[in-house]
Amino acid sequence: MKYKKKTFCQLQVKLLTIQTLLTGWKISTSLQHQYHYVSDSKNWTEAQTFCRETYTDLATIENTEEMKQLINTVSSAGYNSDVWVGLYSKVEWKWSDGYTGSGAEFRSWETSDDEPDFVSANQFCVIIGGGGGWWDDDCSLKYPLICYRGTQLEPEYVLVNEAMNWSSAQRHCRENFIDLVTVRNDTENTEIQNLVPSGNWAWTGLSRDPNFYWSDQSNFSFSNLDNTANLIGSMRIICGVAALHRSGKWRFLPCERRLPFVCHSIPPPPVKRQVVKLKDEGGGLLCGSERPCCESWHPEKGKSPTSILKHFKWSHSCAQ
Ligand SMILES: [Ca+2]
Repeated sequence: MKYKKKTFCQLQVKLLTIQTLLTGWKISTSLQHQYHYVSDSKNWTEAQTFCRETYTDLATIENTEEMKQLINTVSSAGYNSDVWVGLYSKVEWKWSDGYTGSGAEFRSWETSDDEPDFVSANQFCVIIGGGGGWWDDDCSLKYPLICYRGTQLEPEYVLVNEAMNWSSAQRHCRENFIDLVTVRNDTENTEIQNLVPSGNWAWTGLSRDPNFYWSDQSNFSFSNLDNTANLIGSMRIICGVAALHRSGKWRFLPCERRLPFVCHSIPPPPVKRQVVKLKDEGGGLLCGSERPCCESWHPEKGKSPTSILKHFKWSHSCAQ
């Protein structure tokens, strides 16, 4: 039988046993964010600028492990109080009927109670009491409601003396009247407060965006919010701290407050070194770590190890 010798790179490979050895390719279970404590006191916006210039951004915290890591980072620097993190909340009150005309900014907060006080960072809807004061409160609580019929500019107020949560109250008003009530001045406020059942409160149409935001635009999913009050006053935005003296729990302070802060950086991905060995059916090593594969045999960039193998050329030649 005539035997035709083939050089390595002229070899017409019909069947290859492929052995792929991946070195240093492991699924990272390490933390996504690396934290950096900065002891200089800055307001939240200045801290954000510093973090963006020096690292990646003000700290985002996405799970319990990261929370522990942040606490360790700050504690080991010997600090044990409030630090700015990247968290914030928008205080944009809106009327249920969308009213934005004259008097839309009228408020009658119960200041003797420090309202709006955003207790437990979970009060996004507004009730009115019999004394005419307003409270921000948990939208899932059940109160009577005040709707209006007629028109937005010439409303007639209607008490619905049946306790329900804010969303149900809104639906009820929209289905049976026009909407939940909008309050634009003291005269209207007095008229409405007189409808509130004695010793109780009633839902108004005022509520706000219940979402929380991170400086780096990450989705807010993990929560570590404290159950304390967060005094909002007339602020349009409130900024988040981790309170080291309260197990790192989060609460909100005026963004102008000067505090130390925590930035994060994103560690570079683990080095993905790979050694590919190709063997022919007889087990002879065609190429590998000792003898580099021809260039056209190299995996395509960005492909996973599995898909890399599909992109080898089985039959080819290249210059030795
Ligand atoms: Ca409140």
